[in-house]
Amino acid sequence: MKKNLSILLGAFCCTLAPFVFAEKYQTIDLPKENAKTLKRYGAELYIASKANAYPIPHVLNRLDGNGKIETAQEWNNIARNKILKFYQTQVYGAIPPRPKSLKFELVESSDNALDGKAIRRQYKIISTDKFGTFEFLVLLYIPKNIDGKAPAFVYPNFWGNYSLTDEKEIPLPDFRYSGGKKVKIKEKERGSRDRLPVRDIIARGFATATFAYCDVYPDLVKEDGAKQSIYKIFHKDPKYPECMPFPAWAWGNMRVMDLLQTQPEIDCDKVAVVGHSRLGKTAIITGAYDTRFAYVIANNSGCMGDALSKRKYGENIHAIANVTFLYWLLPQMKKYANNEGELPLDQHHLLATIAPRMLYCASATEDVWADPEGELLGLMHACPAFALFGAKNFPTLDVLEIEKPFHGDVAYHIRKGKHNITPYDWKNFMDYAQKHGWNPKKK
Ligand code: GTR
Repeated sequence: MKKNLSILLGAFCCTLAPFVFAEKYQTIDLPKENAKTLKRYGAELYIASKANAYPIPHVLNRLDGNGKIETAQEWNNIARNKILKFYQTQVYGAIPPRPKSLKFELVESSDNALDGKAIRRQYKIISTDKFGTFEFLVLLYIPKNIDGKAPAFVYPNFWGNYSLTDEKEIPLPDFRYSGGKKVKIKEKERGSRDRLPVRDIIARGFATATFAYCDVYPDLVKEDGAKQSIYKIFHKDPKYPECMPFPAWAWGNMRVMDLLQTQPEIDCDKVAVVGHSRLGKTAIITGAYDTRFAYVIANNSGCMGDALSKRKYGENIHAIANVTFLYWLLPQMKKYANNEGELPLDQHHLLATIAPRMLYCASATEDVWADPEGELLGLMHACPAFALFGAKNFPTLDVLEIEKPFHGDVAYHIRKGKHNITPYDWKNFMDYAQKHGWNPKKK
């Protein structure tokens, strides 16, 4: 009742007095969409009054039930490892190792890229292990307008490197995957996506490196991805569930970090991993397991990303594990489908493993499938772990105010619009970085 009242009040404020009251995102019922989604997912996905279904375990509770973690040292030595082990054995699978041999072959470069503002380097990352060799391409832009080393953003992309920049030197692959099918790539797609605003990033003195996530593990609806993935150099016959996709994509980010460590212009103490949606989930996993990343950015990462499963609003474990992406999660996760109360921990635990490094979670108002409020709650419930390291400036539910970013010790914003990663999101990711001392000196 109270909630309904506040929704009505919110609607009144937004329509009649937009200049007096700030607009705030609210979780609401989405009735009509339900009939179809209910049939498909067999659950009531968008009933606001049923959200926050289960209590959220305090992130500092010891997982063996014996009291609380009290210090940063106990967190690092005990809690963190247990959380990482849970996610590796019960949720996503294990990240493949660094290959026995790793080579970086420069295949193309220019000192005069992006209208003379950047250095462009395209590398082939060549990994060799027991069962062969595997290659994937990385596109790297480094700013020319700074003194000293550049912080960098690692961004795995969906369509391919060619889609993010209009530069003709980026090769056009024959095809890309879309919904599990091969789609022929057309010249007109070159630079057609603004998901990585390379010119804005370079102008602010940051570098960026990007690669196509399907080059590392094709995201196929069946389980055929494993056979064409990085796992084939580690296993004779890679198959589900030993060879899982999220760990493979995280592995790709880690190899790009290895590459950056060979680049004299990059400040490797200031490297961020950024991902949108399923790659937002991947960014969290990458940062959780690889502490070389000083900054993790999860954009619209939703269910099994930053959103709490126990909240039960929007996409849920059942939808992923039984309906849409059966190969994304380990089969063990099925027992929590429509049974989230039994989960011993939730996504705030995984976010907490990033402490005390920088963490940004971002939502979008129309991305109800990802549950914006649940994403913010995931971040908020992770904060006590950051507090163990002395952080204090944390978000509350008030930061659901639309396009009023919160840049404290951790960061959050909710943008108007759809499920996407936009120049607005990037501007804020860079603002928060700058606030935390990522200040490349302009020449
Ligand atoms: C959706 C999936 C989400 C999210 C998204 C994406 O279909 O249900 O969890 O990962 O795909 O990656 O675009």
